[in-house]
Amino acid sequence: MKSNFHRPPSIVHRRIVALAGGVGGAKLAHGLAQILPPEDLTVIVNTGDDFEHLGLYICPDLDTVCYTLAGLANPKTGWGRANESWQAISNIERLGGPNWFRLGDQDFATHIERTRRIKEGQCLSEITRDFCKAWGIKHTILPMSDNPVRTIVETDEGDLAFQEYFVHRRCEPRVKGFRFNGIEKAEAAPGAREAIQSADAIIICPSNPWVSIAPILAVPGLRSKMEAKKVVAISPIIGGQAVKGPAAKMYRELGIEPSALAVAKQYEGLATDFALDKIDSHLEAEIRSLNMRTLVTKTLMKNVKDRRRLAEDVLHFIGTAS
Ligand code: FO1
Repeated sequence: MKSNFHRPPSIVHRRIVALAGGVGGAKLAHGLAQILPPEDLTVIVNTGDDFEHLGLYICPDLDTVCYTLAGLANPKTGWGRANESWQAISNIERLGGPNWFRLGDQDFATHIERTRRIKEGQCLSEITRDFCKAWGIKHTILPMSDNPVRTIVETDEGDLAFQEYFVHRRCEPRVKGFRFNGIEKAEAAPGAREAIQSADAIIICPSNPWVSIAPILAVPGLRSKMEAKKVVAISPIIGGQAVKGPAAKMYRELGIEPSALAVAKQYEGLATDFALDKIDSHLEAEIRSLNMRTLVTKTLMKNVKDRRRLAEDVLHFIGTAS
């Protein structure tokens, strides 16, 4: 997918930081990258989903955002690579190795090379910068931190590492809470705080608030830097359901009715502005009463055009702020 950074004249020049998790976040980041020039967009990505598997250092959300911006993502799953082959994982399976986390052959190359460089002592943000360059990505993509942070899902079957819960157990265990191991010692990746400091607005992409956005906000120093800023959150819940993944199930299991209003309440005190889908317009007044400006629009991104349209809507909305 080619980015031509075409900013419609009606969109005022703004420097944007987008916070993103996996597929939903990557789609909006891709829409933003089609409009904003590289110097105006930094995407800070969740690394709480990262894990070590088959001896490799795997960063699912970071890779999803990078592959999407590079036009390399698998259009069906949203994660992994397009036109992928599966020889390596099939052979691992044949040898009796773990096959529950589907790594494609092209994707393997990313993990192997990243792991080699990590073992040499290089940091994740540096490796990501070089990979982005190699993939032709011009905008800045930063991991939230170079230090390992690991999301733990507390369930009725005990604590589970994130990918164990998400992929291996297919999100079946009942959720009781979340922890982000290592978060206290984590430092924001180089450039992340500066990007927030100099941003005109922060966009919280429609990613899972519990496990994609919460870890980024929990990195010491990041949330506090956002507090004086215009922060626009886009609801990942549409009509009471998550577009993808377990967000709605998580709300229910935590005793909260999943809705755009529930998402807005979660970002209360941080988000100044909130975008919800037309289907949820009946919740607008209540969201406004949380002291947020609201944008009611089509938030579902079914295709590349939708990504750009939503990005334009959100940027217009930011531009109309007082
Ligand atoms: N998600 C799955 O549901 N099943 C998989 O086998 C799987 C493999 C996978 C490989 C590489 C990668 O970057 C992502 C992958 N994902 C897979 C997605 C990923 O685990 C989750 O979508 C994110 O961690 C949540 O944002």
